[in-house]
Amino acid sequence: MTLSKGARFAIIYQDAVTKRMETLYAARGACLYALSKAPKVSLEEEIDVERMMEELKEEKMPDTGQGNKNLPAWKSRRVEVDGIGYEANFEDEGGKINLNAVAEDHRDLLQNYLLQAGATDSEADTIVDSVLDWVDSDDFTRANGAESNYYRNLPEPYLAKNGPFDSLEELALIRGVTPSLYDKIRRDITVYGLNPEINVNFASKEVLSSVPGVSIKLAESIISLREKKRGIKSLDELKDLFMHAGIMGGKFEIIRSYLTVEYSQFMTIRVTCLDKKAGRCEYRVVIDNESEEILASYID
Ligand SMILES: [Ca+2]
Repeated sequence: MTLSKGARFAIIYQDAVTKRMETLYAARGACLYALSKAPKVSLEEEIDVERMMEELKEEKMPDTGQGNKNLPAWKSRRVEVDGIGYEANFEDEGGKINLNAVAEDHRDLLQNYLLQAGATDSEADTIVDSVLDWVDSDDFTRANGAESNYYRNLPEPYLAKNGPFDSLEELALIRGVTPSLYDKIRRDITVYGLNPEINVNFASKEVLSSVPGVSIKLAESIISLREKKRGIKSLDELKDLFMHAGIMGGKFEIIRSYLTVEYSQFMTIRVTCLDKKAGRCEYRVVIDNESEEILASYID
C-alpha cells in the first residue's frame, strides 16, 4: 500500500500533535506536582521558597542550573514526570505590573514599560488612559482613553468593564493593545492583587527599568545583586547600588516607593519542558496562596 503525500503529511502531523499533547499533559502534571509541594502561606508569613525548594530537592530532583534569564535562577528546579524533564519556576505575581493598581500618580510605570516594549508615546498614552477608563466606574473618557462609547462602535462591539480586570486576557480588549503587543507584554503584567509596588526579587529587567529613574544598567545590577544574595531581604540593601549610580536621598526614596520585597498573595508556577524532541512547551498556573485556588492556567 502506498500513501499519498497528503496522507503521509497527515500522519506525521497527527504524530507531532499527539506528542505535543502528551508533553502538555505531562507538563500539567509536573505543574500540579510542584503545586502540591508548595506550602500554604498567609499574607503575614513570607513564602518560604527556600524550604519549598529543599522539599523538592529531597525528592532527588537535580538543579538544572540554567533557566529563564528573567527569573531568579536560584528558584528554578527540575521536575521529572513520565521520564521527561521539566524546569519548574516559582514567581511572585508582585514582580509584574498590576493593571488593577495603575494609579494616576504612578502611571509612568506602565507608560515606560509600554515604551520599552516598542509602543510610541501616543500609543502608550492611549493604552494607559484606556486601562484607567476600563477600571474606573464612570463613563467619562480621559484625553486619550476609551469608554463604552468607543468600544460600542467597533465591528464587534462590547462595553467598557467599569470595574477591575478579572483576567489578563481582558487586556487584549483595551483600546490600543494589538495582538502582537499583547503577546509581547503579557508575561510582565498581572491582574491579581491590589499592590502597585513591584517585588524586586521577581521583576524582569524590563519591568525594573520601567520604574522612573531606573536605567537598564541599574536594573541589570539589581538582578545581579539579587542572584548573588539569593534574594534581596530589604530595600536598604539597594542603597549602595543606587548611590554608585548617583541616586540617593529623596531621589532614592521616590524610586523606593515603587518597589517592595514583600510577596503578594498570588504566585505563578511555570513549568517548561526540557526535552527538545518534545518541542517547546510551557504550562503555567496562577495560584491564590490564601485559598490555594488555581485562578488561571495557560499553555504556551
Ligand atoms: Ca470607566
